[in-house]
Amino acid sequence: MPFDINKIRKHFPILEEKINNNSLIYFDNAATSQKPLQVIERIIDYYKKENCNIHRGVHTLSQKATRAFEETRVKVKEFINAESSHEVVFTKGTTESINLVANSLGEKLLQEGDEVLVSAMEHHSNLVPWQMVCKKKKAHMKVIPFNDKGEIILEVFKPLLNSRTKILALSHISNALGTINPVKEMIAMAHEKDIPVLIDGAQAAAHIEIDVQALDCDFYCFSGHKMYAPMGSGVLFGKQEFLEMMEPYQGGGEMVDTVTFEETTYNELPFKFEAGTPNVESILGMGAAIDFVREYDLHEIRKHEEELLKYGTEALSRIEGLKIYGTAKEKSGIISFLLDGIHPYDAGTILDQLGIEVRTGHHCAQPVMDRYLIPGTVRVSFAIYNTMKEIDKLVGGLDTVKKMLG
Ligand code: 7TS
Repeated sequence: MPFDINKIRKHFPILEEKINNNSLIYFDNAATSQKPLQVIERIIDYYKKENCNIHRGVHTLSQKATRAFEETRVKVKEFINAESSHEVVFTKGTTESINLVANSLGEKLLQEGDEVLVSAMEHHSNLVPWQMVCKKKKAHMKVIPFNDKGEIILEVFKPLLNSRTKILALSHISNALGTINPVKEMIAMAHEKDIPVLIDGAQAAAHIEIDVQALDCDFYCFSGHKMYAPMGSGVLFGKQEFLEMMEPYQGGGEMVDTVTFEETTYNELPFKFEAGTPNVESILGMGAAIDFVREYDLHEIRKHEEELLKYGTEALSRIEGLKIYGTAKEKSGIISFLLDGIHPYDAGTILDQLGIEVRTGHHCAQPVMDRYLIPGTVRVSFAIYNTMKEIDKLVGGLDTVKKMLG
C-alpha cells in the first residue's frame, strides 16, 4: 500500500484524543506504540467468535482458536525470517524472553569464573537477568563500553571476547540513545569464538527489518506492544539446536509430554517453553499488527522515520542550550536530550500540558545516564504515524518550557 501518512493516522483512533484540551502528540513510542483499529478489532473478534483455550481441545471452538494461534506463529516466523516456526516461542514480552534464556541457557553454560558480555547501553531487562544468573553461578558480567556519540567501536569490542565468555547479550537498538548497533558484525566476531549471541530487539521490531537468518543470531527477543500489537505479547526466537538443549524455564500444562510422580517428559519445541495458558488474544493481535506493518514496505516505514529523525535532530539542535545525547552515525527514530538548567521531569510536565507526550528519566538504562553523568533525559521516539508538523509543535513547546523555567 502507498505510504500515505493521513491514511495511516486514521488507523489509530487514539490520535483523535485530546490531552489537556490539546490534540494528542504521541512521542513515547519507545515505551509502547499505539494500536491500529485492525489490532483492536482482532481482539474484540476473538472474544466474540473464537474465545477458547487452545491446543488439545477436540471441539470446534478450541480448534479454531488453536489454528489462529498457530497461524500467528507462522506469521512471526516469516516476519523475522526464521527457518522454522518451531523456533518461535511466544512470551509476554522482551523481558520474559531474556529471562527465559538467562535462566535456561545460563544454567546450562555458565560455570564459576565464566563471563557474560553485555554492552553499557542495555536496558535493565538485558542486564539484571544476566546479573542474577551470574551471581548464582559465580560468573562475571563484563561490559562493552561506548563512545561519547553512543557508538560501540568494534576494535574495542573484539578483545573483550575470550575463552571465558559464554554468552554475548546485546541490544539491536538502544532505547535511551537510539543507536543501531553493528550487531551483524558483532555476532560474526562472537561466533568466531563459538560464543552464542542474544539480541534484544525490543526497539527494532517494526522499525527496521529483522532477518534472524541473515544476522545469524542465536536468540532474538522482542515485545509485540512496541510494534503496534497488544500488551502482553512477545517473542523469543531461538535457534533449534539451542532450544533443544535448554531445559524448560517454567513447568506446568502444555509444556509436558507425559507426567508421572516419578518423571516428566517434555513436549516438543516450541511448546516446551510455553507453560500454561498463553495470552491468546494478544498473540492474535500481534498477528494483526504484523499484517498492518506488512501492508506497507518496511523500507518506506524506515525512510519515514529516518526523515523524522533528521528533521527532529536539526530542529532541536537549533534550540539554544539543548544538548542531544546519542549522536551515533547509525540511529533509529529516538532523540534523547536535555535543556540547560531544566530538569527533564519539569520539561515533560509542561509539554504534557500542551498535549505532547514524551518520556523523561533514565529510561530503564541507568548505566547510560551514569556514563554521561546526568540524571536522565527527555526522550522523543517516533513511529509510523508521527509527522514533521508534530515536531514543529514540540519545538514550540520547548520554547514555552524555556520561557517558563529557563
Ligand atoms: N529492551 C529494550 C531495548 C527496551 O527498550 C525495553 C523496553 C525492554 C527491553 C523491555 O521490554 P518489555 O516490553 O519487556 O517491557 N523499553 C522501554 C522504554 O524505553 N520505555 O519504557 C519501556
